[in-house]
Amino acid sequence: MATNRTLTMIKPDAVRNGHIGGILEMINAAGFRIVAMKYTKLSPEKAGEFYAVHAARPFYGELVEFMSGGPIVAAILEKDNAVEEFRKLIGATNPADAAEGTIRKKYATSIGENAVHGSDSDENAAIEGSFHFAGTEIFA
Ligand code: RTP
Ligand code: MG
Repeated sequence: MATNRTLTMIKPDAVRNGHIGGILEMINAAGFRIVAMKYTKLSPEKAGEFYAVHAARPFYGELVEFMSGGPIVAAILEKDNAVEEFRKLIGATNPADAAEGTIRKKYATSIGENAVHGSDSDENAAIEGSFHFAGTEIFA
């Protein structure tokens, strides 16, 4: 499988609870290379744009409010089969269903406030990478 990239965000709950370091440790230990990273905060408009695919879902308003409610860490990660490997590392959306050893099992508090985002396809990884980073901010 080719080396490729995924986009992650350490979500406001995990930042607020002091888990940036712990989550980055797990990302490093799993063999991902960080090729871009920033500490930032999404406006409600930008959070809504990022999760626009969920606009019709009942939890959308809550999701936008949560994701714009505090700072986040956004990063582009590189590894063989990055998207699928990172989805495995973060675990199920609902931490109650997340496997032992996953980031969400360890750090998520609820299905809504679940500590991390991971892209769900190579196509979305590229779109989401460009959403957060200019080409000049990525160092392979
Ligand atoms: P993400 O996009 O953040 O990596 O999460 P995911 O793929 O595991 O889950 P997705 O279905 O894409 O949902 C996006 C985010 O919306 C919130 N959510 N809340 N209250 C609810 O029932 C509910 N369902 C989803 C979560 O923050 C989820 O990660
Ligand atoms: Mg998703």
